[in-house]
Amino acid sequence: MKKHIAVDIGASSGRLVVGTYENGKILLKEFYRFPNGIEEQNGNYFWNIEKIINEIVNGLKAAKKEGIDECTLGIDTWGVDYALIDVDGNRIQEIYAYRDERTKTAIEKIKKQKSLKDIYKKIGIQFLSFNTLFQLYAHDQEELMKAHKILLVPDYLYYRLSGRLISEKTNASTTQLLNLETKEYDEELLQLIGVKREQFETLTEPGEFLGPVRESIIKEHDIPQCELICVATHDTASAVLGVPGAEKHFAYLCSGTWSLMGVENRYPIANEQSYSMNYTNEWGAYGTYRFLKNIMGLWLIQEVRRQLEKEYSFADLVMEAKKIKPFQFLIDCNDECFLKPENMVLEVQHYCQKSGQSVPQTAGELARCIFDSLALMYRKTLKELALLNEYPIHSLHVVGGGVQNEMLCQLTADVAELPVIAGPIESTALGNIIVQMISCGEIADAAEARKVTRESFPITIYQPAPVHQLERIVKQFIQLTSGGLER
Ligand code: ADP
Ligand code: LRH
Repeated sequence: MKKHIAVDIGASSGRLVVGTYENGKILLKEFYRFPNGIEEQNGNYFWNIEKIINEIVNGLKAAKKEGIDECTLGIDTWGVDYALIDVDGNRIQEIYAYRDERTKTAIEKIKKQKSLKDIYKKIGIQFLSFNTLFQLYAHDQEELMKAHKILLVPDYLYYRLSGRLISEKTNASTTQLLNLETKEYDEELLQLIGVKREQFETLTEPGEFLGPVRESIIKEHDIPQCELICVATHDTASAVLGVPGAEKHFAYLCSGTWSLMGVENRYPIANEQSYSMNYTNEWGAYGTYRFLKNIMGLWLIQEVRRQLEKEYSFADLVMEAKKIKPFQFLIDCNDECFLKPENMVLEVQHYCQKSGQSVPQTAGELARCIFDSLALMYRKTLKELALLNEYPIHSLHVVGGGVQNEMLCQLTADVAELPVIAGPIESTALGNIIVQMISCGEIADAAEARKVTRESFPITIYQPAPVHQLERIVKQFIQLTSGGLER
């Protein structure tokens, strides 16, 4: 029986999970977890990548203690962020975190040189100020020119463990630099940001074997013999592989720091309508596209929790929110002001005050405001997805850490008026391991993997209950989210 380890690092935490395929079922066991987060240095925001690498090695040491001597290994992380590597293979700079503010005006600036609609038509990726396209545009040009290679974060982690250089496709698509037609980095956009094709590696497909972890690392740290497999290194790509969808068209919500809501398609949709609604076509494993929207997600509650004087767990905040009357305070969760405010509590309060609503004061009121607004945003997004895809959506799969927020799952079912199928929580690590199992010949393909997932992991179904005055609340929310606020 083969052992497969997923290194899955999200914006708020990283974990190592071992997976095995036994008697037609996948078994997962998380054996190591560590916190992650962005760090400020002189007004800029970075990831502590050396700490992350140390934690991966510590996790692998723990694997050896668990009795794992040999395994395959895959790595996934959040998208868009990159390391610059010099000609000697050394990292040139700290890795900027996508919430760093240097990209704030980049879209406006690029727009003067090239029409955004034309960019969208050939790339098909939603405009987010932190996409790699805009980060590289805003990057110090001298530093950028010194870069022999530009590696996205998981590519960099593979490089550090093995010396192999890759540019994994699913994550590479989050750069907003891959051309849908040529299936390559787009020369015109590269020129626009002053980057050469050679600075990126050859594109690599999920599923490829990449060779072993360096012998020196194995010996120094006493970790298992690991054979690296290139997985779907964008965490969302892995998460969607781990969705147990049975229907031809299933909708999903990957619920973590971000809420990624969408469908899986065999073709990209990059037309006027998807452009004006700002939907993305991220590349998935095995020839799929994730047609989805980024919604600000549980970042909102993470940041409120960080600011509150009293210490609350996420479960405490859910309990507090349950005590509060619903739909008294609503925010447009996707307003730019929530991307990296100094103080999320004040930002939410300011938004409510400016839009003429009562202002949430207590932890419960703030949490209620966030959960109500997210549920309404999910409803709005599901309606848009059905419209843009021209097929109905009958249910919603929720995966990721947010599955543990049973109040939000029920609220989503109620507000969106459809059943919510919640689980598995660790769908990202699962998707990472699924690619390894397919490459090792244990599972045939993604469709069989979804069938096996359904048989391996419990799910909870939340049936919708009627919401008092839903029509009026939806109308109010649509008004709030269509105009934007005068600030
Ligand atoms: P990421 O991978 O993006 O770092 P996760 O998928 O691990 O995020 O999800 C983390 C989120 O899950 C937290 O921000 C929190 O909102 C939610 N969560 C975790 N545990 C609980 C819990 N016990 N109750 C409610 N929500 C929870
Ligand atoms: C989720 C995620 C998302 C990206 C964002 C940068 O972790 O990868 O898909 O848009 O982080």
